[in-house]
Amino acid sequence: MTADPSASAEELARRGYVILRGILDAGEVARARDLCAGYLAGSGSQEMLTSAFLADEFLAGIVLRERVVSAVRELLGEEHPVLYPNCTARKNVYVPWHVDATFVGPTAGYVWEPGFAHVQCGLYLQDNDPVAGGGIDAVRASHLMSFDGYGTTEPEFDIAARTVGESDLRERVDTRAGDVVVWNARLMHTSTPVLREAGREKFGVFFSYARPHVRDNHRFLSQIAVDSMRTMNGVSRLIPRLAEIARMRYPESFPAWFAKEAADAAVQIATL
Ligand SMILES: O=C(O)CCC(=O)C(=O)O
Repeated sequence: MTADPSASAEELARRGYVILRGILDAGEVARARDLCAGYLAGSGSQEMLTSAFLADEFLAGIVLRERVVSAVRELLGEEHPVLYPNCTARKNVYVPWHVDATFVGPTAGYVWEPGFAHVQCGLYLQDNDPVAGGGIDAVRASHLMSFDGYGTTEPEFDIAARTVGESDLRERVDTRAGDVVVWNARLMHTSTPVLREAGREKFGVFFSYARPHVRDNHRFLSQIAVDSMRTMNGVSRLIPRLAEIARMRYPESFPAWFAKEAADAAVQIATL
């Protein structure tokens, strides 16, 4: 059991997300914000390549912190969780209502099988403020709802956004700077809207864990490989972060200290 009952496996199963409080303290939040500001110095939305993220011991170490890994173990019901190489930090990313792309659509029926367990983790480096944003909103228990005919059609979020997204099921995920929100892969969520600019950048650190399952782990990674090339109006564009993840191999693509810490924590790293 985790110390906090609101971060239990039961709560994740019921609500679709839980919050791990205070994974970074105030000083560490300030340090992480400085690092992210340095790495993501351009304007607009930006995200780090996994290789750049892993090269920073402080940022990469967050993913393997004892409190994070033990919570993930409890939440997945799995002693040997699998970490994917999609670790990153992002600046000023705002996305509309969605279920994370690899878990919806005609190839994603397997995410409804009883043994499927995958959690996405977002550590936010500012409070989630109802006026200035800073984190995510979620539709409570939407991991139990299908937006894609249980993996048989393209997902449809517009109707859900207008209905459950405007209902009492919509919740502002009440994260404070340094908290991690852990959500079920099937949860429908959106960036908390900014009603008034706060004069600060929005930063978050993101990573995901799953149960070890050769087929599910491979499907997730191969979907990332497919998504790394987007074709619109006949023009193909490579998404560098996703293309890099598809090329990564364990252990050679990971810093030796990171591979060792993962092994010591009984965390397996999955690559294609
Ligand atoms: O950080 C955010 O505002 C949104 C993150 C998100 O929706 C995602 O990573 O899928």
